[in-house]
Amino acid sequence: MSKTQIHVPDVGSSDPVDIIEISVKVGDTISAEDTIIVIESDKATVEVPAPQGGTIASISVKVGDRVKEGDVVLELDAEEDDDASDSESKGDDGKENEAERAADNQAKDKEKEPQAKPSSEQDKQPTEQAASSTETVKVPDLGDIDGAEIIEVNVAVGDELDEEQVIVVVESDKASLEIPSPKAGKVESVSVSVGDKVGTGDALITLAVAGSSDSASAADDKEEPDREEGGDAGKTNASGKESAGKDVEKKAKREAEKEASPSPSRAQSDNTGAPPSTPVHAGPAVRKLARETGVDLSQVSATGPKDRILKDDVHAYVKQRLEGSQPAGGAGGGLAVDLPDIDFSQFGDIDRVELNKLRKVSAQNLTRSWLTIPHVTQHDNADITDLEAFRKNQNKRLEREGVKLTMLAFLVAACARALKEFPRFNSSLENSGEALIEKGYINIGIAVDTPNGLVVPVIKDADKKGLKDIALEMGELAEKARNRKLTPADMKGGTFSISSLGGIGGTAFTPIVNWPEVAILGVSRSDTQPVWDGTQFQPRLMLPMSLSYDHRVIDGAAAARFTTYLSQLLTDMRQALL
Ligand code: CAO
Repeated sequence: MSKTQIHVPDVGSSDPVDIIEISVKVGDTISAEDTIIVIESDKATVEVPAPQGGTIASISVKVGDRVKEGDVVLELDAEEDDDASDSESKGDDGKENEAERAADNQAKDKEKEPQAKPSSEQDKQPTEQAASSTETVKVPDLGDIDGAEIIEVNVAVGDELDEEQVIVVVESDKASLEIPSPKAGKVESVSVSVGDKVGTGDALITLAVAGSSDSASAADDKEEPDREEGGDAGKTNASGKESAGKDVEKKAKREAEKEASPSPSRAQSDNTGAPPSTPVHAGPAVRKLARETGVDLSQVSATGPKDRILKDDVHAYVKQRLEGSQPAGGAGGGLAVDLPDIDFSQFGDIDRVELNKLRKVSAQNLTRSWLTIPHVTQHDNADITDLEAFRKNQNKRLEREGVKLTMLAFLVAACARALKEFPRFNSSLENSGEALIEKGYINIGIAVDTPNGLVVPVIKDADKKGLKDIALEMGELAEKARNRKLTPADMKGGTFSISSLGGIGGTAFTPIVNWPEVAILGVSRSDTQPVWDGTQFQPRLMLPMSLSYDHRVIDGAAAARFTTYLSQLLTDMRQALL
């Protein structure tokens, strides 16, 4: 092991730049190219990678420090590398190291060198065609960046641009950069869109430059000496990775702090060139992390200098969201919005009661259904006067057998029949949204209220079972549920659910569809009501039904037909025999 000091690389400017992130800590073992710090100037955010692997012995800087080329960033207990050429370079000031890397990556460098020159030659073409006032603005020398992605297009056809106005923002693994217009003019065409991969020399826009015979790449031409300087391996930064489009950086510097331009936000802009509505300040690694984790950076609270979002902020956000999706958080479980924690004790005495696993799991399931399924609830009444009379009679007879036909047993049988008639209510929507899975079996889940929470055991093949069997099985399942004896198999494979609150009370409610099912029948307490028979009011026992359904799968008219059919069945179960 040898101690090696790592310095701030050439960032293309003698002005100090801010350290916005320190990506390592003392004791970390890192590999060559791992990011050690992220620095930021007015226009570019650059990750500085380690020139070699090793263990961090000490860190000399902190977030918020302003540093310039050559300042010591950290000290590394460098790895003894088998590769002689590598190890020779270690312990040096980083420049030789860089030269070694350049040598090691000859093939890559060869690729780059020819790229840089043709690019600048291409840039000059408009100059040679100066008779035309239309000039093509191209991607300038992007240094080490290959295939940067356009994350913002800030101009549209017809826009009048000022010189140095930002045209696009590009991003690579290691840097995000604004590419400014080299001169003022009117945008005639835009050749790129968000998401495009571009490299040095690619056309970005054509610009009508009033009364000019200069090239749109004039600024680039002025950059030539700098670029050559920057292209010198010995001059390249200690990190071994050029500070990501140094030329652009320099150009950007000339913008001379004329505005506190926000860093590029996560490509929300569209092809019209409309800038993103919510600019965010974040470096490329943070943006990459956000993309990988599906985080909208505009939702993340920044704790870095100048409101910059750090990796830790994204991690904290993800953690918070994950915790939020646990129902332990109570009503907020899994909601798409972040709810503030409230100290309820400020208003009086409180007790915090930890939720059991069942409640946490069912809260998660309910939240998922509620957030993903567009619910509609169709309400209807069924006249069950005759059915109830029949049920009571049968129960007198069945009492000796120890069987009780419950209203719910009739509902299961009636729903099984209705599901056969309306198979769409017995389907599931593929997650892709491309297809429905219609099932050749009818398994009806029954919501059972237990002291520990809600469970939904399933009566399998309900369409093939008689009323007595359904009633017996339901009794057994409800008993198992209350004794916490249900197995996962008892609760799997449901195709439709019934939630009955009829034994408790209420006139209607809106049950939540039990995903991946697409419909659920809620049943409220039946009540004798005056029903007009065409001549007079008759006292009829009416059963309120509330059918919630997934509107992506079921149309309102179908839902009304379903409840009407179900209501007719319950009014006259003889129809089920037909
Ligand atoms: N209207 C009027 N009375 C009703 C009724 C209705 N729709 N449904 C049941 N009843 C009456 C029954 O007649 C019975 O009275 P008697 O004891 O006088 O006969 C009493 O209520 C109990 O009914 P039951 O023994 O038939 O039980 P059930 O089949 O109605 O319910 C079960 C069984 C497991 C569904 C129930 O115990 C339960 O847990 N319900 C709650 C379900 C729930 O929490 N759903 C909400 C989920 S969140 O959407």
